[in-house]
Amino acid sequence: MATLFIADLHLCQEEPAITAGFLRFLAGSARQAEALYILGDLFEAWIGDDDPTALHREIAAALKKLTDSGVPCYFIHGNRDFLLGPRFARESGMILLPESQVLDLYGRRILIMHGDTLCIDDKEYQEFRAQVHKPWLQKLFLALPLFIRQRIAARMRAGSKAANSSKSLAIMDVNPGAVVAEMEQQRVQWLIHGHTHRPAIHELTANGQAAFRVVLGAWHSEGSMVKVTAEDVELIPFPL
Ligand code: LP5
Ligand code: MN
Repeated sequence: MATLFIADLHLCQEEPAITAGFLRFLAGSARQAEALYILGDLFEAWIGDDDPTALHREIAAALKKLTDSGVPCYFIHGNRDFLLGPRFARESGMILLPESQVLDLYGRRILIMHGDTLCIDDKEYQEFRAQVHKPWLQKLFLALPLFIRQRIAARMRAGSKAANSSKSLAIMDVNPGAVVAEMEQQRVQWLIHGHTHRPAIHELTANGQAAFRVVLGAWHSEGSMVKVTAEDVELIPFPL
């Protein structure tokens, strides 16, 4: 049996090939799995569960088919879809998890998260994150008419693109000290995350022993998943 992890699909109407690839994945590999974990940024931008975009309904229906078939699906929010809420979770059958979680899989303790919280050198982003994670601000935002929310999200995306163009790659990557601190606090030798779009398995030392940080790739020209079995942890790219 295998447990699958994916992240950073950034689904949107402008990228139908990625959506098609995800629908194939849900009806194929995911059906054979024991469970599916989506570690954030499933959507390019999420401005509320009441957004009537056809793509969202299509994805909810496909996820529901998977969960109804007996494969549980868990979701951790990303920095693009942190507003995904209980209504979409109900429609899709997904179970919403807190921002980090330790799993015990086939005897291996594995910490999972989106990965943005590890990018602590990106002070501007962490400040932005702290603001948009304030419950009162989210409540206020979600009460705005949809077209205003769309405009604000577009402004934020443009602001983010502009800010990123002048940030170094190192600043936008995880901070090694933050990784070790998290892994030692949770007493794990395995961490799986996304966000940085730099797929790799990094070996490091945590808790005085060998430890592994597995980074999921974004779905652009190909898909990316991590497959955990009793024997192995594999990072697998696959055609869409
Ligand atoms: O997302 P990406 O890959 O471009 O960059 C991220 C960080 N950026 C973000 C911002 C998101 O892209 C915005 C998504 C909005 C969708 C949901 C809207 C819900 C609104 C809810 C309000 C309560 O996450 C980026 C990191 C990068 O990852 C790497 O880690 O660097 O961080 C930033 O770009 C932050 C900037 O440094 C500072 C913020 C600029 C935003 C300007 C806001 C203007 C809004 C005006 C609205 C009235
Ligand atoms: Mn992200």
